Amino acid sequence: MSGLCMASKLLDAGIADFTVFEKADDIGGTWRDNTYPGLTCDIPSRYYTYSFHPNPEWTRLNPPGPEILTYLRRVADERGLRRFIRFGTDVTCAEYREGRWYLTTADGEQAFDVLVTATGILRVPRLPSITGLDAFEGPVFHSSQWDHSIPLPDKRIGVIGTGSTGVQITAALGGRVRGLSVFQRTPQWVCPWPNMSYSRPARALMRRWPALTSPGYWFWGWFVRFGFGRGPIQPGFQRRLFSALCRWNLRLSVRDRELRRKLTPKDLPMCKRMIFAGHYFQSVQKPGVDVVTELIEHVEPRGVRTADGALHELDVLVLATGFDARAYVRPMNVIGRAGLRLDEVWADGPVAYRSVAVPGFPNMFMLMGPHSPVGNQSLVPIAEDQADYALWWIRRIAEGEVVEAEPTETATKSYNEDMKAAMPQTIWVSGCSSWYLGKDGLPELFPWVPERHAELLATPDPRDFEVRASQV
Ligand code: N01
Repeated sequence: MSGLCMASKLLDAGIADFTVFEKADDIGGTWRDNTYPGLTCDIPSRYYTYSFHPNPEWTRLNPPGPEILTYLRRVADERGLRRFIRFGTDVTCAEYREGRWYLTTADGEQAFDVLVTATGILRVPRLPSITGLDAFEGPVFHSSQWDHSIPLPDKRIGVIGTGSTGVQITAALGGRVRGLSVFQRTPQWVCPWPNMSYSRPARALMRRWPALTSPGYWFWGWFVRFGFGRGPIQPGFQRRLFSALCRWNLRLSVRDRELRRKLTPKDLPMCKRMIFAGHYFQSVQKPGVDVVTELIEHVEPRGVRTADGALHELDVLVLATGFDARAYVRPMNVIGRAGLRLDEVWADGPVAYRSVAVPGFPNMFMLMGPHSPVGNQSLVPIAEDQADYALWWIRRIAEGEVVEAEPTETATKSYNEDMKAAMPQTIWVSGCSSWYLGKDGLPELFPWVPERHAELLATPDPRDFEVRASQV
């Protein structure tokens, strides 16, 4: 999604001398790799759309995963982006030397003036270290590597994990398979969210006049920024409202006290990523669905053995256990000025200047870099703001005005100190464990309202950069 955004913006700016490297054989990133049952984005579809490429075709308020992939493919086709993409090409190393970035692929080395990374966030599956996983007789796969060759209705399926992914899988499969055991280590708050449809006539009108999609873009943008955008980062009305919705949802949806007790989190709503789902609690109460809260002891050939000694017999085991959120551009080996390795710079955790650049790595810009506001904003406008920021520098480099630019250590340090100081008021530090938290126990997120991120990137401040200008 970010790479296509950058490519579109470069073309719109009249810059066509660029190459996009894609490891896979098709576009789509997250929405190509994740194909699990129930896959849906928790951001309203109108606001999960590039501002420069409206989509009249969304069928629902929240977009089903396959529709997002279709949209991204259409953007790539309609904007002629595919001819710039080298598919099936894994960049293993990016090294800055003699004023250029040298990218290594299986085809050799190629030099570029600017490097933009658009490698996503939740891309590297986190596999649990559970004893005996290899010994399980049936298929075992991570949620992002769904095995569609297995017919599900006659199977007993185990789902490990109850994050956004596990909840969506459970909501989709509950009552539709022979048995479903949901292994819940920590209960999650679930915000009720009716995923309404856009009617055929409405879609036909928007197809005829794409400008009719604009009010939806602005309304849902406002809704996300002023609701979900503020709730986690500051006390106030939004936090109270989402908390109440989550608590009411559980109370009204689950009448059985014992089950409700099992499903009641100890942490505060929104401390972990808040889950938006319409049917999760209904699904776990369907016949054949079992919420297992005993800790997993080990896996054996016929199923999962829990700490109470029970064997949960299964045919298929799904690992909805999340992703390594700290990978960012890695495992690509990124080497900056004078042999400086990004791995070393990030040894204590990823840091960046305003989420987009790192001292010592000139002419490198990141999309979805460290501390992007991914916990309280739609990823599409984040990518657009970051791509615009990169483009500001790229134009100057292309025009010969700037030869080399990198953020200063001082500006980066001061920005990161400000962020750390703002973290304590966020709900993310209120005492839960989540993929948001870094090595130092602080969230690797943006602790302010999403508009601030947009403002920080809207007007690049060259005083925060070491700039080598052209001699001419
Ligand atoms: O991953 P997660 P996810 N034994 O890390 C459990 C986005 N997303 O793929 O909480 C047992 O949130 C772990 O338990 P615990 C969204 O940003 C969005 O679900 O650590 N359990 C947890 O329950 C989201 O936040 C959408 O105790 C183990 C689960 O696995 C992010 O992706 C849809 C375990 C991991 O939850 C990640 O979501 C899907 C073990 N050894 C994803 N190890 C939408 O747009 C881990 N767990 C709706």
